Amino acid sequence: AERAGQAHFDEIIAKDSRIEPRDWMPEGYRKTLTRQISQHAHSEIIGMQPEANWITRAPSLKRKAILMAKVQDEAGHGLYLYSAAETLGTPRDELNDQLLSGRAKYSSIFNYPARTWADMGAIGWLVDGAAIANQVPLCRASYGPYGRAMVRVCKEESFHQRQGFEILLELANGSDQQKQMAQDAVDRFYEPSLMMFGPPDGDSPNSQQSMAWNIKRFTNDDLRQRFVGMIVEQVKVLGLTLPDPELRFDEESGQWIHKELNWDEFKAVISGNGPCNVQRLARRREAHENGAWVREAAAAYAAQQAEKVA
Ligand code: FAQ
Repeated sequence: AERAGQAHFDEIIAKDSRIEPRDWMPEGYRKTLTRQISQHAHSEIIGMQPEANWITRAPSLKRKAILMAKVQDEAGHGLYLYSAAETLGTPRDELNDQLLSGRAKYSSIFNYPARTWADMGAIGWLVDGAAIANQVPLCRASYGPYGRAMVRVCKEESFHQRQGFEILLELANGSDQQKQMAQDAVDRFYEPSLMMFGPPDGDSPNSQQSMAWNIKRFTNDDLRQRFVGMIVEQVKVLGLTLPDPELRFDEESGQWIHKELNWDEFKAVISGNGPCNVQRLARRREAHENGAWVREAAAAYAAQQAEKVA
């Protein structure tokens, strides 16, 4: 049965078609998808914190309503993604335990602080921008539930990016102080947003296999290149600059040459030692504990309903 399963799986991958939850799949495929999808879900949930920090201080009622809606969208993305991950067999409670106990990774970017209102602009423009560049190809991921979730997530993400860009545009055209605040936010988020694409290809242990399985469609460096090419143009419209004086397009290699990223910092951040890791996890544990009564009530209601049916 295993041999027939493998043959069927190989055929689906070769045709660039989709694997669905009930199909046979290699254990490694299940494992890498569970890792990537749950990490992605955790990122959405932890990623609510830097922006939630500014909801009460948004400069107008309109900005507040928009920011609240964006943060709620992120919760929704987390929920779709946990559901997609569960179809691979690991229950949500277990995935959540992995996050709360510090065993699971989530995106490095959310371990940086959001210091000013302009950071809401930089997060929308750069962080959501990087997220879209990374996630559009994932709409074609070979695992059905993941690819389908990505389609909807990307639609919402592109709205998020525009709202961030628009915040920065308004600040960049405001007073000198506002313009400076926008530039400072871009300066701080530029390098961490380039790191969202993961380590350079030579240090990316999962890329090759994930590409062979049609989960990833491009390498980390390829997607980082695309993103740099996008923001280089957009920053001109903002009237701001990227904090990368060496940045240039090399005609010969067809590559953007950007500054050397600080990969030691990246490693520290993804192993729990970034500026906000401790605070982010503590806040998440607290929120989980505060939600215990909801889980208890839902379980009691479900038990009652089951009894009625019986
Ligand atoms: N941060 O072999 P690779 C969002 C880990 S967007 C932390 O290259 P892979 C939207 C990697 O997991 C952010 N860890 O790995 C939003 C692996 O770990 P292992 C979320 C990272 O998987 C916006 C190890 O390093 N998006 O949330 C990072 O092939 C605004 C080796 O790396 C996604 O998750 C990193 N930056 O490629 C929300 C997208 N990079 O094996 C709120 C889906 C690498 O030790 C506000 N994920 N690692 O467990 C992916 O596309 C891939 O997983 C990559 C990494 C590209 C991130």
